[in-house]
Amino acid sequence: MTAMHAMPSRNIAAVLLAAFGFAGAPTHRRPGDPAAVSAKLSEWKVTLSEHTVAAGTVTFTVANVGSIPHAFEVEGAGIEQETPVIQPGSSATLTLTLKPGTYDVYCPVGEASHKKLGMETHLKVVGAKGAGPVRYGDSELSGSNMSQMGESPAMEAKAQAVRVIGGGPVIQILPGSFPFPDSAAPIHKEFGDEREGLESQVKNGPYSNNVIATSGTFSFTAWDKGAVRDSVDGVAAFATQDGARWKVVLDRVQTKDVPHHPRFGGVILGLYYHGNTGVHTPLVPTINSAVALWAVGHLYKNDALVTDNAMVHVMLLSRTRRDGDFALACWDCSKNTIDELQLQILPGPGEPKFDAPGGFLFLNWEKSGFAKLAH
Ligand SMILES: [Cu+2]
Repeated sequence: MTAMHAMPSRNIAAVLLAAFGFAGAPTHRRPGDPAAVSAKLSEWKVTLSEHTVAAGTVTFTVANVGSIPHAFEVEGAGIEQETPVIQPGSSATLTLTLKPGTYDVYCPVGEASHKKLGMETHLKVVGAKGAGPVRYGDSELSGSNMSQMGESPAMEAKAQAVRVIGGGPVIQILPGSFPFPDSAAPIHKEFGDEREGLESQVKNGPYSNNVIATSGTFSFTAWDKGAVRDSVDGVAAFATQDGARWKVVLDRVQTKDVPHHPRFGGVILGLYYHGNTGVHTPLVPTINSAVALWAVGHLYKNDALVTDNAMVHVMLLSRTRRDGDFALACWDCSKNTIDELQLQILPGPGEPKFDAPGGFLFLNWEKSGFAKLAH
């Protein structure tokens, strides 16, 4: 931060602190009384009853009102404390002594995957009433400035892009049984209404060892710019088992819910999910992805338009299939090299199934590469 920027920030912070002083402390309590904050955890958000509290003892009562296990962590001003994992329908409390500053409050479950899906908020702790002037260090000042100025500047700063190029053997995945049904079974109950669909896909679905070698090209660029401004640009062209030539042109990022991927939105860079995480379908092994997205695309077969509303799922993930027969080789594949590029194409809502085995198109580029781009 330059001195030119520092002065206005400091003034804004001072004005805001003064405003709190005139209006009374955000929580009405005597010095030494503990503050109480209630928190609710669900897929995929963390909500707090208060976003600003006075410094001192703060007791968080945390309820998991979602359908999968979560936890609650408070991090900032030199502390990092969390509850144990809280089962759906249960609660936990966490009592902390907090100094003035801005704290990151999030769900630590799933190696940051829950946090990346949206389970993150902030808590501002201000000097207790009557405790005298609060001295902010530079880092705390910039933190409070960002949260007070709204999320946009922070989102801009985090905008990232990734370029992915498919390479290596190209395989078409045909319908078949999922090779780890016993591992996936306990996860299905977390999917409520979607459970039945998942169970039928275990017997005969797109996550199978039934693959054939084919050929094709696929490259794309995806931009992660925050909830509704993500974008994607790319083309895949490939042949299927019957010799047909297909092409899909990615048009825009899909941000609505899609089956077995509740509350999925936009481009997500770096996510640990699927399999045993309870995040998205458990009929993909547990993986780490460099980039994942759902998009709407234009699909052509033998140069004729099939649909302008194809639902396209793209994921560059840690390797799930072995060399040779390309069978799924691991239930937990999250530590493998990230070089497997998946392309799944489904008909748009209300559209007929494709003229392909199982009515879907599912291709992998087995040795793919990616690069983060400067924006
Ligand atoms: Cu969580």
